[in-house]
Amino acid sequence: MIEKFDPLKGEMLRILHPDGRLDESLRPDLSDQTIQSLYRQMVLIRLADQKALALQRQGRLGTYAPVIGQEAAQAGSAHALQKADWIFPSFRETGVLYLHGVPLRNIYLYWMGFEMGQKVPSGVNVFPIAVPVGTHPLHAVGAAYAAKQQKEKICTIAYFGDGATSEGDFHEAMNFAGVLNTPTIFFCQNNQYAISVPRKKQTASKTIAQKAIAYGFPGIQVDGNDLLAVYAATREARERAVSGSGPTFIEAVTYRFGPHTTADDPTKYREDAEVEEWKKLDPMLRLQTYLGGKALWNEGLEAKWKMEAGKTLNQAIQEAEAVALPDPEEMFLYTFADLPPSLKEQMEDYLNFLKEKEG
Ligand SMILES: Cc1ncc(C[n+]2csc(CCOP(=O)(O)OP(=O)(O)O)c2C)c(N)n1
Repeated sequence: MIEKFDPLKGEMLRILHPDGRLDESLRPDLSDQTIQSLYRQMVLIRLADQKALALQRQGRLGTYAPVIGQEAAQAGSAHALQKADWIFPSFRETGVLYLHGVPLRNIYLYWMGFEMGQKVPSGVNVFPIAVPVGTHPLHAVGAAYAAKQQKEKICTIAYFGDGATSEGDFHEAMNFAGVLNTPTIFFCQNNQYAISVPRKKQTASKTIAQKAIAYGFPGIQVDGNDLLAVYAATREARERAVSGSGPTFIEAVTYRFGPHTTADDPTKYREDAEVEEWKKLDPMLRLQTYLGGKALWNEGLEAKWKMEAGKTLNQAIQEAEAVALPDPEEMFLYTFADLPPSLKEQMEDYLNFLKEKEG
């Protein structure tokens, strides 16, 4: 199916239309019950996001990168993976992290500034969040190459935004993946902006998906607000990966409803009218219409699921807030085996400053 949608011809995979109509001829192997349970997960992800924003505004959490609007791209792709697959996330992957097994407590801890938020339980195959834009596709390709050498039937998947595709590292990763035919999925959430830089200033290519063609492997553009299209494309990309057919590039066309991070004011660079147009394509709405038609969604169920999700999230926040603050010198300790003299001096100065402050 992937190669049937040619990005050079402007073809984009869409299965569940914005009006809730499902194209049965393209329907992936997902029952209505599974679609309902994925929708419930999306409800939780959206609420987790709202809670993070509220905590940030109350000074209980640091800077946060909201995921609102991108829930289908995240839930659809994460659901298509197996537990043994390795995820290489950027900083906007709350939904993916949660669905691949990172405890919510860790996700909140990370954004509260605790390094240990990134220490995931063993068996949860998720790499640390990469804040440097576009660096981690290289790691995903390296890990995929290692898996290939060891004949492990897994894939690796790198998540990144449209802006990351302008970084040199991204192109090196794509090149190595093509040459070494690695089991890698490049998953680009094209949310139309890299902070204030709009997609049209990011690249002169008509689509981002078509970049894969130059590297010798397929790229597909999917409606990133369509849970089913995202799932179907990622599932097939995974099959290609584990069967030895090599890498795939997926461009999930979506929109960031919120600010870039809590430190950003998007009204400075985009019009409200544009946001309102995209809100009509909210990934939750078409699922509500589709599931509603099958008696698997209504306002009452929505309220019940939100209440249950709220309890789960409050528990995670309580657990995160119960973690004791680390010793101040820890911020110097874990990068070098032997602290360089300049850092040693800084650490001593800092500890003396703290002592004087206390005394
Ligand atoms: C190498 C690097 N350059 C610049 C930044 C600052 N920065 C943080 S996020 C961001 C934009 C990323 O945009 P995109 O890749 O589209 O992802 P999105 O934030 O939209 O999810 C920039 C420039 C950074 N973190 N790393």
